[in-house]
Amino acid sequence: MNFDKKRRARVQGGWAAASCSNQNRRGFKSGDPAVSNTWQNDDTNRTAVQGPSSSNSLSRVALSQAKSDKGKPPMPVGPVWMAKNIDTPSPRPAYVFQDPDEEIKIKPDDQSILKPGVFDISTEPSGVSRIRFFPNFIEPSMSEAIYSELYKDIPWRQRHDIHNGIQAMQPRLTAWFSDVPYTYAGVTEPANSSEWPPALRQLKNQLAEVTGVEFNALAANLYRDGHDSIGWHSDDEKIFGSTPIIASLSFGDERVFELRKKPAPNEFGERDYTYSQLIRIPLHSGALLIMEGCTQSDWQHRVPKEYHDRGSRINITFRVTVPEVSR
Ligand SMILES: O=C(O)CCC(=O)C(=O)O
Repeated sequence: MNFDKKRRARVQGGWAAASCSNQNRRGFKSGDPAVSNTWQNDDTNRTAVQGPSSSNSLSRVALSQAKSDKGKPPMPVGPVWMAKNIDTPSPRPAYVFQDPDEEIKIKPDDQSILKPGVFDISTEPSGVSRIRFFPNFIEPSMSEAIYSELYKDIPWRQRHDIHNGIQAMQPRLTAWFSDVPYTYAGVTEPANSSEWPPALRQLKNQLAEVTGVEFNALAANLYRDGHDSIGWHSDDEKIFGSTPIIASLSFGDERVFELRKKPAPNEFGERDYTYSQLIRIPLHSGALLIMEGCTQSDWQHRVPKEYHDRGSRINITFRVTVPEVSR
């Protein structure tokens, strides 16, 4: 191989960089042309040395430096910028707008219904979900008397139900009045053809007068204190038809009734309620709440546990069973 050619290549190209980094490891070697294209360290100032033509003068400087530093370890040459033109801007990254793969989800603010009225809480292709709220449907002295009668006359029982495959005692007492049995969450409330207690018959007639609906079934709940509750559910069993109408009457201590909108299910049929609309309705003694339209198919409801003192409360949900489906 021609030695001169090889030497030039070492000065101008990648070999120079490779050997320079070697020098940094093993120390400066005087007269080595591989030190060109470096920052040289002289007495006056730092100067960029360009190309092989200056290799001799560099060697001299480096040599004199090496002499004057006698006894000291040799000064390494660096930092190294070889084979890199710092005046040439590197290509800019391209910022290209791309639609995000996932939609941005925002949870709507929680809402409260505090005043009497009719509230269309959602309108979907399936239809309207409607709440009618009458906080003072029954006056306080009357509702207190009704509470005492219902507490005494209803055959309250604590039943087991099943949630997520786990059977547990229900955190409340219940009763069911209807000619047909009612099965939900793994529990069956048997048909109860006995005469309804007078207070329940009277309330049923009162509701028929104001709503025009002949309710023929009712579920009763007794929440003994604030630790009793009913979890998220919909009363969407077939026996109530496709758009159930449910009239809920409350007696005793106030509890908060909550509704949350059902999101569309994913491909496995699961629903993520993280971003669901939530509506709270405080129900005090004597309040009437009516759920109708698509409220059972498009929403869930519950009465959550509370962590401060609550007295007992009775809730009666009057319903209409659809005979053909239920038998
Ligand atoms: O206690 C309430 O207000 C609600 C009762 C209820 O959701 C039910 O019986 O299905």
